[in-house]
Amino acid sequence: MKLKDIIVTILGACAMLGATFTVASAAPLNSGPGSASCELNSNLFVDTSCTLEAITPHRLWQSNNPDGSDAVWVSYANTGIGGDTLAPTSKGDWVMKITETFHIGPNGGSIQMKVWADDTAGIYLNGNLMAAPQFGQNVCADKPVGCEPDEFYFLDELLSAGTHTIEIYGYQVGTGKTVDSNPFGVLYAGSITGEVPAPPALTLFGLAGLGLLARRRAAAQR
Ligand SMILES: [Ca+2]
Ligand SMILES: [Ca+2]
Repeated sequence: MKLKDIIVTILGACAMLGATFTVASAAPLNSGPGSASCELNSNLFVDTSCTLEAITPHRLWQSNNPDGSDAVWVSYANTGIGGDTLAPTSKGDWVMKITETFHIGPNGGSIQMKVWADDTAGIYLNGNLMAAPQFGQNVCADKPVGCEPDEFYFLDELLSAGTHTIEIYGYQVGTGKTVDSNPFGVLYAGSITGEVPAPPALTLFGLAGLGLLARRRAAAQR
């Protein structure tokens, strides 16, 4: 085969590769220290700044690392068991808002994520209410979104290409006056799937490799 034919063949192969050269991905989306942006309700706090930290869960809560994930219970302060901060009871108003933002590639994708909260949470996807907070009490909320293992809300949605936002509003409903009798926190564990274009560097690397191969073959035929 002549060098010109080899190059034409390689370019053809590259064009085919380019047409299908996408990489499937599944990115975890788990609660953890500093894992997402958060803010506090200005109705309850003078300083609304917030950084997520890990807290110790109550023995009746869903345990950390649900479904083998890295997810752990988080809060704006040590409002968990043995903690030093009693989250204010909000009675119908949220305490802490967590925001997760992510991007889906041109072929679309999906999200599967479980959410727990003490005492309950409101969950929005792109501004649309997906789960309303529950103010009935029986070990935190009496139904999802609550804190016990079977009281998670399961966010399971197809996603179009572009930027998406999940907002989780945590509520403190219990009337206990100590941190240990009325802890507060949020836990979420899941993943985002979708297809994103291969990094340009990978495509260039592939082209360079094929070019080198063509030169070697051409040299061998001389
Ligand atoms: Ca409950
Ligand atoms: Ca509580």
